[in-house]
Amino acid sequence: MRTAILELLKKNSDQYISGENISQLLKVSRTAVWKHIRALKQAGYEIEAHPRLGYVFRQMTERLLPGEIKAHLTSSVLGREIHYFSEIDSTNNAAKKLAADGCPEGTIVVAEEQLTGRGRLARGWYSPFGKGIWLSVVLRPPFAPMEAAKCTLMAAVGINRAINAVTGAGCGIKWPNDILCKGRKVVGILTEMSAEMDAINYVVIGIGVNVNMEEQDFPEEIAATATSLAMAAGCRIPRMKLLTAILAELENVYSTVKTSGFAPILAEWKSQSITLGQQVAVNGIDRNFTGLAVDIDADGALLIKTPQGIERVLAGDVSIRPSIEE
Ligand code: BTX
Repeated sequence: MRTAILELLKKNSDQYISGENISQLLKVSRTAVWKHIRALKQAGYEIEAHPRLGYVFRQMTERLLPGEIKAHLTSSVLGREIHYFSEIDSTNNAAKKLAADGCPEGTIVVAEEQLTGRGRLARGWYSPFGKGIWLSVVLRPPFAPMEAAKCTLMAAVGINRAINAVTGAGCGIKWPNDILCKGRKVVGILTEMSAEMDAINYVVIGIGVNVNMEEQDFPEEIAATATSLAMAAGCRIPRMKLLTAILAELENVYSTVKTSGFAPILAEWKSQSITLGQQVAVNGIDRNFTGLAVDIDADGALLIKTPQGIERVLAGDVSIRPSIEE
């Protein structure tokens, strides 16, 4: 009923429509009309109420509400089930619970704000209200568990396609899980999975995109290393357009991998990489060293040329070192 009332108001957005009219047209009591309109306003829709004239629709919500996502969605699997939260601890936590309870592939969890957004290795992810896209996608890929690490690279390719198409910001991928714009982090990806010995139960791809933050919105610890798409593009970015573009491109890359394997996606990853060809410092799980990032292999591991030979890094943090001339 709420959706029907919203549609009626949107269709008549050039005029007031009385509560009585709405109640007659939709065969619902006036009290129910009033309650639904109050709920729509609470959800962020701007609806003006006039004591004599009735209601008029003023503005779309800026929130990423499921009904609005559905209306703009072009993907067919990703986003077919949507769980929305105004505030949550972490969308990945919610998505993992849903996945363990058997939700269908393509289920997404979206929040306006994360109170304890997570990065890798128990690091935090700053996720303020309404300024970014804090999203988790549940996949049930038919890959072997050892292939799951490549889901992060696959996601990075899809997300980078979407943000460059929507914003023209000129972003690039930093191995393994970041997208950077002008040297600063604008997207982080956290892939988590549950698997048996030979099959994946589910993969949750957690995606954090800094969309409309301004310089002063970032906490001091990350102010020098983080940026937003709005700061990079010089204008506000419509979050809904970006969210649906990300889901569409993620679905495209996932379908490519399922039909043709990871090779075409790894090739695209290389062409969008800002890590390859750079001097890097590796903070690995058990060792730190420096060298020249020369390639990624078929497993998505980073290959680094050092005086001792080629080192292969499957997990860890890599920082790009300023070139000698700088
Ligand atoms: P990461 O471990 O590569 O990066 C985490 C580091 O990035 C932090 O230690 C901090 O230095 C920096 N950082 C924190 N917040 C931001 C930010 N908003 N912008 C730029 N830099 C930041 C990256 O992990 C993976 C992040 C995934 C986030 C998504 S959001 C939806 C989903 N839910 C959830 O809890 N996590 C994922």
